[in-house]
Amino acid sequence: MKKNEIIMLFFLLFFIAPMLLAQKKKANLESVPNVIIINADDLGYGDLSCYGATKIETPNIDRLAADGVRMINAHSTAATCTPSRYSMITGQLPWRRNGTAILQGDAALIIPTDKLTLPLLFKKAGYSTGIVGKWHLGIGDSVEKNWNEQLKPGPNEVGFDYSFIFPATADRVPTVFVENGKVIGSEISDPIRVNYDKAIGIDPTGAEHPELLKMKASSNHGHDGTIVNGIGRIGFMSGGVKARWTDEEVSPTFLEKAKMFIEHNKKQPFFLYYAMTEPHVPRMPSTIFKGKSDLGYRGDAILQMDWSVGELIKELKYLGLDRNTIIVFTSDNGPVSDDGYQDEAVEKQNGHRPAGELRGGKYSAFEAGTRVPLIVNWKGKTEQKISDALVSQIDFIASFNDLLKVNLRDEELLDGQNVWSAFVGKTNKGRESLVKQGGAFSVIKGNWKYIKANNGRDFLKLKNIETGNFSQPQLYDLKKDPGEKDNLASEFPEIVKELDFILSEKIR
Ligand code: NG6
Ligand code: CA
Repeated sequence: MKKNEIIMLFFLLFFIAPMLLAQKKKANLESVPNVIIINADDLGYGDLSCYGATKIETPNIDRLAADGVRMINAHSTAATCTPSRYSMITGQLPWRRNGTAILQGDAALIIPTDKLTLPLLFKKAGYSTGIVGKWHLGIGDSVEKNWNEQLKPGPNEVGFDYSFIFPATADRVPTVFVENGKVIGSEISDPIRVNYDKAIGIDPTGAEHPELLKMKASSNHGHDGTIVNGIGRIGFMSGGVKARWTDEEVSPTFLEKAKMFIEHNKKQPFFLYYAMTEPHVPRMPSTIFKGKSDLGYRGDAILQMDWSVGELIKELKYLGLDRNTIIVFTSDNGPVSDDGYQDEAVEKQNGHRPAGELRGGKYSAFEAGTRVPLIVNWKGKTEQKISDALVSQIDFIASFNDLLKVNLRDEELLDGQNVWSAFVGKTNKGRESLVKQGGAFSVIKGNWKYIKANNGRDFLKLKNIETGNFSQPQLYDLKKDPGEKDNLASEFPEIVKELDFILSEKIR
């Protein structure tokens, strides 16, 4: 080779090629869609008008559904928040790890910081990642922590570039927002302390001063800790008076932060996990939504949630991003009317059926515990259809990777399966089978649903929910009997055996 040619080759290799590659990467990134996963909290299978509700209208979410894939056989892995969210973010069944039951507000982080997570998958694909809303997966290394200092590890250490969260649930202290590990409005002169064992500080508690409550607890336990904004919470907190949120402002604050995240990232692909707090207790919608439904604050909170989804979509349109953004709307677990506050959700039910035709509710192994609304909307790309493909939120990592094409090792996919074609409506075939837990373990395969024998309580009296626990195996034909009334276990012992085997493989 001549000297000139060598120089030319050198130039090509070290200057032109990387430039071309970078340009290609940029072009690729510009054409890949943004992804927003909206996760409602305790929203039931029958709570949206597109899923059959007649006493409440949810037009914005209905439009998403009409224009996309409305899944009617989609599931979370557990009937409460923490385990459900744990699976969605890690792709792993929650019972494979200890300590994944409902966490208190001071719990340590339970998501491993050295494993693949849903946000990390997007990060690996070049996305900017953010979470806005309810976290409920722990924060920091231990229960004891200094709430006035940087809190970590948390969402930012498991793959989110940006986080604006509250730590646990709206009914658990500390009632503060945490942005990238810092409590908003915290002051060294008024340190925040949290305790779940004994009362601390000078704030009145619901137990001692029920007369100070603007919304009373519906039972004598659970919500009688520190009173913040006239609402008794689970646990005790002191200090951080300026950092405490106002309940009516929580949802609009999340909406604003979600919009800001989108605006900041409009020029690059982003993944936003928008974890809404509605209609979880304490239901205290913004003042403009109070009384808007005829169903009490629970219904009002659902209207507020739907409105917020509409506002988010407006923002996408305004920024010209609506065509290139996949929106997934779902809920973490089933519905409950009385979850510990007297908010008239029971008295003003007015014929509304939060679980639709399903049996049970939040906390339950019956379908209403874990069968959730799930809508996938990608303008012009998803089919417009109703799909009965069997899918789980645990499949998000494996399925989104069909789109993102990150090189993953098989073992990183853990319990998830790639059901992307079902999510975008190209096929009605999802998983062969699926396991989940709501007290008792259960399995779905085809039309069959099996609930493993369990000696726990069969009825939660205060919450008025059937748990699905029964000392004998239960087997239902969900196609013929979606309300799980007719136990066919003794008629089909071989099916019980087959489904029990599938389960045993997953709970080892
Ligand atoms: C329960 C609370 C309930 C709710 C739930 C967690 C009482 C009586 N009940 O202990 O109000 O906070 O925990 O819900 O205190 S979840 O959706 O976050 O899993
Ligand atoms: Ca929940």
